[in-house]
Amino acid sequence: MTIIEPTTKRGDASDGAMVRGTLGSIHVRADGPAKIRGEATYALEHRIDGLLHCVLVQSTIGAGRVVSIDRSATEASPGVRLVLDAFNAAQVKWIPDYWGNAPAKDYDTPFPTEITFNGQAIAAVVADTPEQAREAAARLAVVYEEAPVRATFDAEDTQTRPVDMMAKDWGDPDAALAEAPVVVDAAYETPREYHMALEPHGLIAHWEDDDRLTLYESTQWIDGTANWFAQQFEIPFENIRVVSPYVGGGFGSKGFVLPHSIVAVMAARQLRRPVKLALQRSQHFTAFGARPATRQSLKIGATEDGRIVAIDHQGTNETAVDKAFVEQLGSVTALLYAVPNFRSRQSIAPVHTVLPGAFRAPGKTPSAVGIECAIDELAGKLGIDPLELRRRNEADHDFDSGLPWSSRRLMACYDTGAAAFGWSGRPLEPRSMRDGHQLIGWGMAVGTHPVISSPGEARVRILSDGTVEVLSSAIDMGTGTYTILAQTAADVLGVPVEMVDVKLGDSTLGHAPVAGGSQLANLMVGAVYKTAVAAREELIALGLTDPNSPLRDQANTLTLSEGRIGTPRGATMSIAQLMAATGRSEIDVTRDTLPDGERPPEERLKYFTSMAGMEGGVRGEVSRHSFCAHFVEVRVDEDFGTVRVSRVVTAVDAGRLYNPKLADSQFKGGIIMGIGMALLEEGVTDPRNGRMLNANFADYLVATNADVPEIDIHSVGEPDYDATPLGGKAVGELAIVGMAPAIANAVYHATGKRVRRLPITMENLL
Ligand code: MCN
Ligand code: MOS
Repeated sequence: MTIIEPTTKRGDASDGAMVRGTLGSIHVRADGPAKIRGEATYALEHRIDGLLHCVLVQSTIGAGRVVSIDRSATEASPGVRLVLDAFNAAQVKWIPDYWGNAPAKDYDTPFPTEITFNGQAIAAVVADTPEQAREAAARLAVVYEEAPVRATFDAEDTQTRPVDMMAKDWGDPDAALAEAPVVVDAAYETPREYHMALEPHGLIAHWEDDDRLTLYESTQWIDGTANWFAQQFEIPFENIRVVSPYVGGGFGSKGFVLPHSIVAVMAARQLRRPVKLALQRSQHFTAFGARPATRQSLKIGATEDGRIVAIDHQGTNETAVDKAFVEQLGSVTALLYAVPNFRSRQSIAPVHTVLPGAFRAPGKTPSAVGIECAIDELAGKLGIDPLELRRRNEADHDFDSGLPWSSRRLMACYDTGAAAFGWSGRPLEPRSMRDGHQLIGWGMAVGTHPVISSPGEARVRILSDGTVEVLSSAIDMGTGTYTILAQTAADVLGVPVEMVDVKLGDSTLGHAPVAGGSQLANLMVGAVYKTAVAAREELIALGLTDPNSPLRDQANTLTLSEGRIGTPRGATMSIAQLMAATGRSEIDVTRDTLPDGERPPEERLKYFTSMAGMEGGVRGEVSRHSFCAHFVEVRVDEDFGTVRVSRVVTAVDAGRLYNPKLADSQFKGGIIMGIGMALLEEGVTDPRNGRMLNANFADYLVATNADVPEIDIHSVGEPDYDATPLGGKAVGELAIVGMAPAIANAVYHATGKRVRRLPITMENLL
């Protein structure tokens, strides 16, 4: 990745406590060696004596009712310890969700008899081995009463419900559109998409006694999970330990407690034995939801010289019949361009599906498909280069909130990306570049993601040997949390990164909010920074004031560098020597970034176990967002209609990058998922019974190495201290946004054919 040095610096970390610039430079992954040596233990790999195995049984109808279940053959199967279904399972308490919405019922079994989607959990079987459990589960005799299924929102008579809180309005879009000399009016569709993290969902639930639970679970949110189970199983929060030091990907699917986990925890309590439940791959498509299918229609009005005068946007996403999930389809639409007149409306369409969930840049990703394809269509209609059209409509402030940007270097993304790609050589006309049988097309699109912030907490220990420990329940799902927190502490304490040991993913280590919304890096480097500064002050005070300190009265301050403490030109000693001389075994400091003031423990906990403290893009008087511009080349085989992405150049403005190597792989991951979205991924459902037809890796295609060209990323961000304390903006979800429309636009440029429904397959190109 290329880092473009910013021409202007926007201030500096206020107290100048960073000793050296380790943060911001490349460091290899701190967790890398453990993973390579096989020493990184994932949730399902923990070895526990007496472990039993649980499988989830799912409904095979899409709507109706479970009339009866005959458990006898299952219960008589070898190795079976417990069979749970709607008719024999105890009721558990249902609690408000993470936003505080009350549950439908206070107590219920985890297996409702009313079926609202194909794949709903109807029973669970626990046995000595996974094979025995699976075999026995197949013997359950379930009698259903089927009802008509509405599997998707494709039917003409699909009912939709408006989501009023998503409505956005300013100016008078109807009048502006009526008068606009050029109008684009187009509709776009995206299919159901699935997370497909490599590490399967699963957990081991181990009740040490009836009110003490240890949970090994692959989760993006340790404290949220612990608090959920504490409330649901009515035990104190302190009595639950959630362990998840390594997470093999989540992409949003491991943020919240899911139904299968509740079943396993319940079975383990009843059996008084540790129970493991690992979802099978096929169940990753059906036991919890991913990105719902979406539809958007856009009208953009513009002047002849390409000034946007109005945007009218309508979006709908599928949701479950009994619960609303809103894929926020106007989220990017409102932010990219200077638009004086604007309207956005959102609806949801309840269908017989599992409740959809957050999937990498929820809302933003499909939102960008709508607006960024429509802008390309507008450019075509106007005969203006799509990059030039975007430049003419650059938003100098956030038109949605009316606030200034904390920083927005999208124009720098355009300059740098276009230059690296060679965009200026692009012919305006589609179908004007070819290489033998291959039509070549160049397309571009923009992405954006808000900077989201929640409070964080960290514990920093300076040990007697001079090494440093950073402790937090925050998680690392391959993102780089371990590494950037080591870098932060190393900088503040003036020790080499190798002397910092970061321990994450355990609820006994201190609190952290969800690793979602691309917020964790910014909030945790902030929390570790604050805590390390406090630990450093304590260390310096020890050096200056301890009666046995050799540095006592040497100076009025001491500095820390390369693991040594001392005066700039005088005596220095290693931290270990100072600790030994003063007889201190450790310095142990915990700090959080909650607004100052004493508060009772329950109130503090709320910030780490719910959305209570989460702030979106707009905070105070600024609007905080990351931006990127993707430039893509595709090659389309004229005879077969196959599409290959042959070049990708992406320029990003994510503020200061804490570790360019890790951020680079975050951006690449998003871009690769964008390739999948544009060309491959699509969940297909049987309209007769709502069953998913391609619930496996052979039929649900994700991008593989063969689908991915060299990806060239340029960072043009500059430290943005109005966005976050250490100047970074959102990274993890940024680059998936805008990637699929960039490909769709390139395919149009190659072929002259506009495909408005993803994925773009050879069928819809020929
Ligand atoms: N980073 C950086 N400079 C910044 C911000 C971040 O160098 N200014 C780097 C750091 O290495 C950091 C990583 O980017 O660890 C991601 O930081 P951030 O954007 O804060 O994202 P989170 O840590 O909150 O991770 C969650 C985010 C989300 S919401 C999804 S979805 C997603 C994503 O991360 N899921 C992922 N990236 C993923 N990457 C992997 N490998 N697996 C997933 O499941
Ligand atoms: Mo990411 S979908 O916000 O976990």
